[in-house]
Amino acid sequence: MKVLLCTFLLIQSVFLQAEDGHNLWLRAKSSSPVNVICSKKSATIDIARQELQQGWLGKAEASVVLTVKPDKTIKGDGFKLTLNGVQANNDLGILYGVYELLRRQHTGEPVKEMICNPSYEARVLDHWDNPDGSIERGYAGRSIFWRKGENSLVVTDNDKILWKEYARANSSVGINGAVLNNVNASPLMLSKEYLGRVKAIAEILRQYGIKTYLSIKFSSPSLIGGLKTSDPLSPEVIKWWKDKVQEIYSMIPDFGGFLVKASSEGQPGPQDYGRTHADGANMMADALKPFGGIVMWRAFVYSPDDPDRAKQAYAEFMPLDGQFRDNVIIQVKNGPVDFQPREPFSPLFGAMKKTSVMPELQITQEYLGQSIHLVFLGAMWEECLKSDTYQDGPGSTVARCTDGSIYAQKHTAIAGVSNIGLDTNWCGHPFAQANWYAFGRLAWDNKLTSEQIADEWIKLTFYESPSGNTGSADFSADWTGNFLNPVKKMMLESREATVNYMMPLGLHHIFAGDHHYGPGPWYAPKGLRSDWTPPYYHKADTIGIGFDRTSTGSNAVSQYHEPLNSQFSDLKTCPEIYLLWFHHLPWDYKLQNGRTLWDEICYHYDTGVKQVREFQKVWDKVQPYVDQERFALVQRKLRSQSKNAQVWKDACLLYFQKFSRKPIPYELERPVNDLNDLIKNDMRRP
Ligand code: GCV
Repeated sequence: MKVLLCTFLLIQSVFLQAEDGHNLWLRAKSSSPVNVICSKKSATIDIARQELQQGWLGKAEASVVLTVKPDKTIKGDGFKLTLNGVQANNDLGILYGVYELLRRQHTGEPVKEMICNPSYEARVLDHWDNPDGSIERGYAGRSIFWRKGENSLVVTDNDKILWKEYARANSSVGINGAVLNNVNASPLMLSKEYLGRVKAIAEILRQYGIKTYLSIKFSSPSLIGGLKTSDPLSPEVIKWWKDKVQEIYSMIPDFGGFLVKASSEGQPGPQDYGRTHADGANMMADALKPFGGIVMWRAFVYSPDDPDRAKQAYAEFMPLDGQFRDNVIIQVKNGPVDFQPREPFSPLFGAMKKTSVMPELQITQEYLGQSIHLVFLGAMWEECLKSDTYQDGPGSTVARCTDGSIYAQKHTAIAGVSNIGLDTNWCGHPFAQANWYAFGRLAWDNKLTSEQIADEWIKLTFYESPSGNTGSADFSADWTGNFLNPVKKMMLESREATVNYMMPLGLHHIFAGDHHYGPGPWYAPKGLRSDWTPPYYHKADTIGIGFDRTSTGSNAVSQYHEPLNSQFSDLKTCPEIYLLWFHHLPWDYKLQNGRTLWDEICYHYDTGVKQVREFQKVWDKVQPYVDQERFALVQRKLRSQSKNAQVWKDACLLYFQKFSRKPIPYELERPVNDLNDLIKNDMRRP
C-alpha cells in the first residue's frame, strides 16, 4: 500500500504544471468571474481591474467596488478593505488593496473590514546595476535595465515586457521605488542618453506606482559637467546640480530622487573638498526640494586607519544630527559593519533624533551563500526591526525609530539591495524569491512576523489547487502537513543554520577574499587594508578569540543606549549570539550551558552542517508536491550548500584549532577536508 501511495505521489509530481519560477508568487491561477465596479479610469485602476479578473477566487459573479475617496484614517497609499471592495485616497491605494484582497483569497486568510497603512512612505529596491549590465553582488544573471554593446540604450519590446513584470511583482508586495543603478555610480547615468532610458523605464514602472531613483556620483559636475570642482558649496556646482535636477524632472515628473554613496570606499564625496556629509546632502536636497524629491544619503563609511570599523558611521554622523534638510534621509545598513550573517543593529538607529533615518537591508545574499544557499532572510530582518534601541525608553525598536512612530520625520523610507537579474526565475535560487517577497511585505508592514511571511510565500509560490476554482484556496491537511509545515520550518531555521556553519556566537566577516562566499579566517594578503581581512575581526590568538568592543577594547558598546551598553559589556548579560562581537574571550571560557567556548564553537559549526543535511531530507521528502523543475534545482543547490557547510566547518575549526590547541569534542563528526587544501583552493562559488 505504502509503495503504491509513493508511486502515485511521485507520478503526481511529474504531472504538476511545469514551472520555471518566472511567475514568482503571482502564478496564474484559475479564477471565478467577477464584476468590478469603479467610476474612475486610469492606467493603475485598469491594472487593479485586470488583476481582479485574473485572480478572483471569491464567489462567482460577485461585485467588487473600488472607491477612490479621501479618508483621514487612510494614510498615503494605504487602503481600506470593505466587505464588498476597496477604498483608498488614490489609485495606487486601490491597486494595493486589490493585491491584499487577492492575497487573502489565495492564502486562505479571511477577508474582513480593515485599514492597511504602510509602515514606510518610500519602500525602495536598490539595484547595484552597472551601465554595462553587470551587477555588483548580483548572482542571478545580468541587469534587467542595462546592457553593454551597440544599441544598448534602445528600448525593445522585450525590455518593456520584463520591466512590466518586474513592476507588477514589486507592486503586489507594496514596493514603490526602484534605484536603477549601483551606488558605486557611473557618472554616465546622468547623461542625456542614459536619462532617456531611465525615462522609458519610469513610464512602465509608474503605472504600478513605482518611482524611479538614481544613484549619483558625487564628482559628476567635474566628470561630465566640465567644471573644475565638485565642491558642494561652490555656486557653479550648486547650479550644475539644479540644472541637472530640472532636466531630469522635465523628463520624469515623478522622479523620486538620489541615492548617494559619498566619501565611502574610495567614492568621491564632500570630504574631498573639506566639507561635511551634511554640506553635500543638503546641496542636493535643495536642488530636489522644489520637485518633491528626496536624497537617500548613505552612512556606510569607514576608514582603514580606525581600529574598529563598527564604530565609524556613528562617530561620523552623530555630530551632524540636526544639520540635514528635511528631504534628506540617512540610509543606515542594519548592522554596524556590513550585512553579515548576524550583527547587532547599527547604533545609529534611534540615536539620530533630529534627522530622518532609514534602514538598508540586503536582499542579495552577498554574505549568506549568494544564490546557492537556501537562507530565508525574513528572520534576520525581523530580528533587526524588532531590536529595542531604548533610545526613547523601552519599546523604541529599530522599526519604530525609523517609521515615524517616535520621531517626527518628514519622510520615512526603507531600502533593500535587490537580488534580481535576467535569470528566468529572477533570483537564481527559487527560495531567494522569498527574500524579495519578504522585503516588500516588511517594508509595507514592519510588524509582520517572518513566520507569517514564509507561510504566505509558500502558499502563493507552490500551491497547486487540485480542484480548480473553489471560492477560495483550499489547503488540504495532506498538503499542509506534508509540504507547507516542513518547508516553512526549514525556511525559518535556515538563517540560524547559516550563522551556525559560517559565523556563530558573534563571529563576523571571516570570508576569503572579496568574493565573500567561502571561509577564509586566515585570509590576510600582504599589503591589503587590515579592515578587509578576517583576522581584524576574529582576533584569534592562543589566548582566545573575539573582538573586544567593551571599555577595555574599542568601547563600541558606548554607542548603545543603556541598558544595552551595560548588557553587552557584562558577560553575564551579553546575549550569546553577540558574544564574540563584543568580547575577546579565552578558549576555555565557560558558557552558560557549561561548555567551554572552544567546544561551543565546535558544536555550532557541527550543528549548522547537520541542519543543512536535514534540509536535504525535508526537500527530498516533499518531491511529490513540487514540479520537477523547481524540485531538481533546489535539490541540486541544497547539495552544494551541504558541501559548502562542511567546508565552512572544517576550515574554521581546523584554522582556529591552531590557536586553541584543543581537540574537537570527540562526539562530533570529524573534519573531512584538509586545511591546506582549503587555503589553497579559497572556496569560490561552485
Ligand atoms: C556597492 C560592501 C560590498 C560592496 C558594496 C558596499 C556598499 O562593501 O562588498 O560591493 O558596494 O558594501 O554597500 O557600498
